[in-house]
Amino acid sequence: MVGRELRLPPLPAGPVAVLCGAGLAAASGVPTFRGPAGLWRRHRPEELATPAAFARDPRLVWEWYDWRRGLIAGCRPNAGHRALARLAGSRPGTTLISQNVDGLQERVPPARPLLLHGSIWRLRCAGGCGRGEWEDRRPRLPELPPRCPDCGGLARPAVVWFGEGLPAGSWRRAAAAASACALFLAVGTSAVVQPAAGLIDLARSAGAVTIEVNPEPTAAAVDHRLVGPAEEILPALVAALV
Ligand code: BJW
Ligand code: ZN
Repeated sequence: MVGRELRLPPLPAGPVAVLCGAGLAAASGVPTFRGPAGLWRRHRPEELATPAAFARDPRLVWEWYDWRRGLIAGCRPNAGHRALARLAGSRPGTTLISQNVDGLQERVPPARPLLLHGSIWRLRCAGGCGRGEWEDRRPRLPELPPRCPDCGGLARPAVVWFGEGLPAGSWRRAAAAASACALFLAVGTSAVVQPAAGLIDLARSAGAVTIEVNPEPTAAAVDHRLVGPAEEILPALVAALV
């Protein structure tokens, strides 16, 4: 860490699982969800990231996603993403679990995080016509709301909104990793959104050492807190783990 010495707790041998949240990408310029920086045109994410909001006003919801896509397209992975990719590539048995939809961690090989909340770069048919998800990486979409190429109905972001289930395969693998790890890191998440936040308790009750990396300590029950930004703490922490 720059200017400060990082005091690390004893780190166990064995598998590591890492749960990442929006704070990991803050240094890349991606706004977090909660707190004043999370507001967009005075709407809270909880008002926009719901099936009911989309049913009521698909254009408004898409304007929010289109704004975010344009913003994220100009962002690059930061030292925190690079440190986690190093961990994944150097320490066997590492599982990266991401709540983030921005695609930044995936841009740093060999990191292949389990995506719990989907991807902002993927779309699917809101009408459920049977067409599978598709990728669309254009930073700004020409038509809002975009349409399903197969049936002409509304398309929606392939992300997980409140009240929706998480992708079953990613969730199963994330829960298995949390249950089997020796060390669990909760990085840059407010740990309020379930069921993702429950992975911390799952890991701890299964016997893992749990460490939070966050400049603002959260209410999560963890064994240790490394208080500071992920982009500063992770490079030092990972150096001690590989
Ligand atoms: C830094 C930093 C730096 C800043 N370095 N750190 C149990 C109890 C109560 C409620 C529920 C419950 N179980 C389920 C619910 C309901 C609900 C929920 O959790 N509500 C809570 C808000 C109370 N959960 C759901 O609805 C979930 N679905 C579900 O449970 O379905 C049941 C079901 C089962 C079977 C069939 C059908 C249904 C789905 C949750 C989906 C969440 N989706 C979103 C939007 C994704 C798409 C999009 O991006 O638009 O996911 S909401 C939003 O929150 C997004 C995030 O991934 C998620 C988590 O946020 P995160 O990452 O923690 O960000 P922030 O902003 O909250 O925190 C940032 C942190 O970074 C802060 O702590 C900063 O201090 C820190 N930070 N700079 C490190 N440099
Ligand atoms: Zn369709």
